[in-house]
Amino acid sequence: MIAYFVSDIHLRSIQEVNARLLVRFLKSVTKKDGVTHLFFVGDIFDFWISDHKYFIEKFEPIINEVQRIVSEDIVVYYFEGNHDLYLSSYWTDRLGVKVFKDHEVFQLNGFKVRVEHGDLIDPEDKGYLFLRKVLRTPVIEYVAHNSPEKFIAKLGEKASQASRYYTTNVKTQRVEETIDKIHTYAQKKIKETEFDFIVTGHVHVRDEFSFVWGEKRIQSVNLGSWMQHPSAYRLTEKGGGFVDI
Ligand SMILES: [Mn+2]
Repeated sequence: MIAYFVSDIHLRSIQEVNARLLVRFLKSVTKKDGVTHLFFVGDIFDFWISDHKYFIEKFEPIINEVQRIVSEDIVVYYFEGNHDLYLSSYWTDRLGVKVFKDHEVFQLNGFKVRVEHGDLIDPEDKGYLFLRKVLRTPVIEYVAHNSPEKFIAKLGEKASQASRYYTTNVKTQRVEETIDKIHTYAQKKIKETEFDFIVTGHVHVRDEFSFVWGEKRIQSVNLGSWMQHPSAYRLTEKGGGFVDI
C-alpha cells in the first residue's frame, strides 16, 4: 500500500510551475510503483466549481493524468476545499473520483486515517466559517451548476488574476498560533472518532505532530501549501512522511 496526500496547490493556470510539477507528480502515481491511493485534500485549484467545460479544458493535462490513474484502479478521493466546490457532477460521474464535503475515516493497511480539508481547524475564523456556510447553500449550488459557460469563464479569469494577498500573507502571519490550532484540533477530534492519523490542509502550514492517546501514538499531519513548498505526504504500512515534489 502506498497512499499519497496533496492539498492547497491553488493552481490558477496550467502554465505555472506548480501545474507542471503536479503533472509530473501524477505521472509518477502508477500501479507498477505500488501506489494504491491518491487523496486530493482540497484547494487543488484556486477556482473550480461544478462541471463547467471552462475548467475541464483549462486543466486538461491534469484531468488526463487523473483519468489514467483511475483506469489503473488506483483509488482517487477528492475532498472539496473552499476554492473547489460542487465537484461530484464531473469528478465522480465522469472521472470516477469519489468526492467528500466533510471528514471521512479510511482503513489503510491497518491504519485508521481521518482526512478532511481542514477548514474547521480555526474556530476564530468567523468570517470564513460564515462564507463556508453561504457557499454551501442550495441557492449557490444551483448558481454554480447552472451559470452559463461564458459567465464561468469570466469568473475564472477574474479568480486567476485576483490578488494572492490573503493566501500568501494573512494566512502565514502567525505560524506558531496556527500550529497550535492544528494540534488542538487533532487532540479534540480523537475524542470524537478513533484514528491513527489525521490529515488536514487549508491553513498552509506544513506540520507533523504526534501525541499519545490511551495506549496509542496518534499522528497529526497538515499538508501545507505548494505556494510555499510543493510536497506530498506518503503513507505506507511502515508509516508516513513528506516527499518533496
Ligand atoms: Mn482551503
